[in-house]
Amino acid sequence: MSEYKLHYFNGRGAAEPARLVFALAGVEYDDVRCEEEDWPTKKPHMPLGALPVLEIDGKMMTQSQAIVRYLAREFGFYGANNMETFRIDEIHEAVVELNRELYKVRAEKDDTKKKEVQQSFVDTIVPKFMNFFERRCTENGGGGGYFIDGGMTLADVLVYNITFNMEYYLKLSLDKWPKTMAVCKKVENHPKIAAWLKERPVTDF
Ligand SMILES: N[C@@H](CCC(=O)N[C@@H](CS)C(=O)NCC(=O)O)C(=O)O
Repeated sequence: MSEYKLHYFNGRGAAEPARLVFALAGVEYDDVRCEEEDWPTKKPHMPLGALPVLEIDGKMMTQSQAIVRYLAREFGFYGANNMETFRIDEIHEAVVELNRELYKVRAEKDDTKKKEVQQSFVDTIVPKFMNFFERRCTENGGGGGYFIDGGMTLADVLVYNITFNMEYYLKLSLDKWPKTMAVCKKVENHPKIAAWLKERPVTDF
């Protein structure tokens, strides 16, 4: 049995999708949270001087998106065939783009500019991606209530995580996209995920 350590800071951030996949799989891992003051000492030992890093039996693996794909593939949440995996990747890339835009809003320090960026995010970016997710809920054979017919995959977990963050950071209501939000509710209520959500540390980011 492999020994997993997930190194990150004390936040959800770029490590949370991997933590959610570990939770869904019911696989034990060491959730190593580096305090800001310890980071300068740890940084030179990381492959690209950044976190998250997944350590498996001493092997150091970097890049958050590669890590979460590796875990989803390893634990069976990455599609049953090439087309399903493509559909999951497509949603994954869309989530990465959406997250980049969300980060721009969060990172803006000037109040006036922040209002503008946030308004444009709400008016343009959110509908663009949420409409896409909503269509994919049905187009991918998602009659079973997931993005990919047949059960929960990485796609569901990633969309859950980004909608959680949009609601958390910007207090957005996403009720206009009921199919997508129904998938997210299923993720949130999955017994293994629900247990993690209850126990995970409450952090600012
Ligand atoms: N492309 C990388 C980016 C990693 C990254 O920039 N991580 C940030 C935290 S989210 C970090 O380690 N910052 C501290 C530093 O670069 O010293 C990934 O997705 O893993």
